[in-house]
Amino acid sequence: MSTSAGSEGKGVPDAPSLHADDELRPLLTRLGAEVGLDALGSAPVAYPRHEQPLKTWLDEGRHAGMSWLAESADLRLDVRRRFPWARSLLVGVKAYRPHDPPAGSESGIVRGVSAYARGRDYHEVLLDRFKLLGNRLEQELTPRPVRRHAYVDTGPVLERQAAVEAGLGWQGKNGLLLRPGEGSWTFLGVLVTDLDLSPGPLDGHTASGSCGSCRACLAACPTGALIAPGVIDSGRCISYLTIEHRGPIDRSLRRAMGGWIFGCDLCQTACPINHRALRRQKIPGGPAEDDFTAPSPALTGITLPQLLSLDEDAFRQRFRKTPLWRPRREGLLRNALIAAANLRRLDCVDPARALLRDPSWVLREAASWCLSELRPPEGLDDLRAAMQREEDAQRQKVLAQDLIRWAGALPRSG
Ligand code: B12
Ligand code: SF4
Ligand code: SF4
Repeated sequence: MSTSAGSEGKGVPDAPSLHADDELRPLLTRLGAEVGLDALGSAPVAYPRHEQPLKTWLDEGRHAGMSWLAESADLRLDVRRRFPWARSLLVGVKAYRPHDPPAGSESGIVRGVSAYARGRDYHEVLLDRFKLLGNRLEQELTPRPVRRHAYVDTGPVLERQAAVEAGLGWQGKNGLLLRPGEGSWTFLGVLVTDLDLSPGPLDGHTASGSCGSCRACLAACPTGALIAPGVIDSGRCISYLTIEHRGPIDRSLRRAMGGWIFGCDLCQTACPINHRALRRQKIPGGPAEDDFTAPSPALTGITLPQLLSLDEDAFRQRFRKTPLWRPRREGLLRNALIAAANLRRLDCVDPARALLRDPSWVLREAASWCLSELRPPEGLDDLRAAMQREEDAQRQKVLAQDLIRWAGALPRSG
């Protein structure tokens, strides 16, 4: 979930702090609201307390295939390793509202997509807001230049830990930042700055709370990815598997993935604090304003079998400007084949048969698994032919197992 972001304010000499903390706080609170953030706090640049837990998590391989997390661990623990001029982090929160998808076929593939990814890409929308915050701040503080760099899930910062230090909430047992009244339906972003600010919420209202004895999220996770309160094994997390993982997905996890084709919301929908937040309608913004989660036509205008029938060009045209572009066609169609099997979608059999001939092994393998789960009356010969076409003995063996599983389950003829 991480890429690099542009930097601003390069080449400015170290500037002394011209403004006292007390003067900056009301200004920053006003600017945060003006650029559309719900809350803003300041946090330290270094996180020595998290060094050991982070390194243990990485040593245990809990980051799965996200090698970039291990490579950037030291940068995450202290942003001065990348920006030696950094003095504080401005951490911002933006709430979103998970809409109920429209009923029936009009919902297209929306139900399989995590709420945060159904509309506009939050990375783009919020990164612009954080950059604007930096520009407005510099205007207001003229002639003092402000060195700064914006991140919204786009760089090596411990965003949730920074948000906790900034008094914006607590890290829940689902691992996410929770806020009273809003729960975890929030995005986070950071502006690294050279401003000397003491840590805490800029409006002085600390968002405190705790999970208490609740463990609903741990119980709700179908793959057992929450291995302890607040600790995630990414290799088992449906969000990781559907968005970040490249290659075939571990077969032992597929049935537990249900109908998700991009992300997963189960540890959030199980959370009583999130339920209360939605009931009280405390999340600002309605469907008209909240363009993060209002489903885009790219998702509502397509069914699961239609998705499985897209070639590279059609896929690019439809998804290039949406969050679903990240796993590319190979990843998203792989997920859709698994969802089709789990949802018993016999209308996906024909496109799955066609995918047995796809140039991608990941898709041929997922199509074979999908068909062997669905066991339709037709298509066995296609799978046999697909197995014979494979040149690699290991791959042939995988498809042969599916063939045996499928054939063994068919009623005997005669
Ligand atoms: C990598 C990543 C993922 C990975 C790994 C998840 C993870 N928890 O780290 C995957 C792909 C699985 C993922 C999934 C999701 N992600 Co993500 N992800 C990130 C990213 C880029 C880095 C996170 C990171 O640094 N992980 C490293 C590990 C070591 O951190 P950690 O899990 O907090 O580990 C600490 C705890 O285990 C702690 N610990 C040890 N014992 C205990 C005990 C307790 C009780 C607690 C609380 C903690 C604790 O010690 C560790 C070290 O400090 C951040 C953006 C960012 N730059 O921060 C977004 C981010 C965390 N993701 C986000 C979102 C929205 C999601 C999803 C909800 C998306 C979805 N719907 O599918 C899921 C939720 C899954 C989950 N329950 O965590 C948001 C969270 C917003 C919020 N309100 O908190 C972020 C902040 C992006 C953003 N800018 O908004 N994500
Ligand atoms: S996002 Fe889904 S799979 Fe991942 S921890 Fe939460 S419930 Fe489990
Ligand atoms: S479900 Fe319960 S334990 Fe999990 S994050 Fe919500 S309040 Fe905390």
